[in-house]
Amino acid sequence: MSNVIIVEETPATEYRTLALSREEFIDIYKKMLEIRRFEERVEKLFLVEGELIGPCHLYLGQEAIAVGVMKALRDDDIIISTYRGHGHALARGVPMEKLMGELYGKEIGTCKGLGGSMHSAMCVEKNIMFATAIVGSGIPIAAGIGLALKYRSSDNIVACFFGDGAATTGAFHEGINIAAILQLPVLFICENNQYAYSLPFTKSFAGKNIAAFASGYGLRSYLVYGNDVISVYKVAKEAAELVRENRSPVFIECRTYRQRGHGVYDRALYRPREEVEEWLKNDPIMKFSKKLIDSGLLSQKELEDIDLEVRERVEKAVEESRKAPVLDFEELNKYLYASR
Ligand SMILES: Cc1ncc(C[n+]2csc(CCOP(=O)(O)OP(=O)(O)O)c2C)c(N)n1
Ligand SMILES: [Mg+2]
Repeated sequence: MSNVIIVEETPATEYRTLALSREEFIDIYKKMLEIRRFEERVEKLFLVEGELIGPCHLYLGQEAIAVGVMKALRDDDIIISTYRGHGHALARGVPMEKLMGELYGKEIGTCKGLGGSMHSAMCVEKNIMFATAIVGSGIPIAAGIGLALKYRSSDNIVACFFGDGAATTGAFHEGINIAAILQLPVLFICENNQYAYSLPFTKSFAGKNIAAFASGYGLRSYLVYGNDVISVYKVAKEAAELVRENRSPVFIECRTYRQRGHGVYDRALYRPREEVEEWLKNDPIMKFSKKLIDSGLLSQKELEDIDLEVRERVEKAVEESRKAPVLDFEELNKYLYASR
């Protein structure tokens, strides 16, 4: 536990000392807002308009993690996502209409409409190789990709996202152990959003933090406040550089909060109201926008203009997805591994 490097919130007073341009700050804000507005719209399409159906897990409240980590990576680095992957995809630059199209089951979707929300983050053109509903399954797969990169003497790394619940699976321990033994270039990012379904992290996990587990396997491990995009970015940048240079794994646990239920239909009534209120007061986008204003980097008006622009783009993605065709039935065979 003592080996875990703890990183707290970054104050607004530090913003102008960072090696980030004003444009980069704007881009970070835009990306977080894209995720927020996209998902709020998706939630309405499920629950109010009834236009979307099927399983769907929202990323609301966790935006700072996807955006902070992606900014620290190179575009040709490999990403392993999960069923809660809309945020990873948008932060990586997957076009909104491709992601929305997948939710609508249309051919323009990231998986040609065959995957739905749980697989929608998978986008090979953006090097997002995997997004599955099997909790923890991405961890050994990330180790495998890390091994492939090592064989090819590549200088790319793998960034593997997973939740706090995944840390209680065997795959977590096997995957991290093998990554440590074989010295594989994997950056592990645990998004500890306090819950695995309805089970609070404090009841599923014996230790006080997950980062200490990874540290036990010899990995350099960080515990960062995951509702602060700049802190996540700083940690991820340092960690990604270490993975790239040393060709060895590093672990980051981000503390955050799942603002909604496990899936879109879960009202999450099992959570104490005070807990929810406390985390909502620390909303990552609210926090960041306040700091952007306090540091004089952006005005309230500029933030509002960005919001309008993002909302328009979300609406355009919905319109395009509605109009788009579904995959031709005859095409289905093309996407099977084995056909007669
Ligand atoms: C191996 C496996 N066990 C159980 C499940 C059922 N399940 C789906 S999501 C989930 C909770 C996962 O929580 P966490 O890893 O914290 O991710 P989060 O949903 O909070 O992002 C569980 C238990 C599953 N999909 N796969
Ligand atoms: Mg969780």
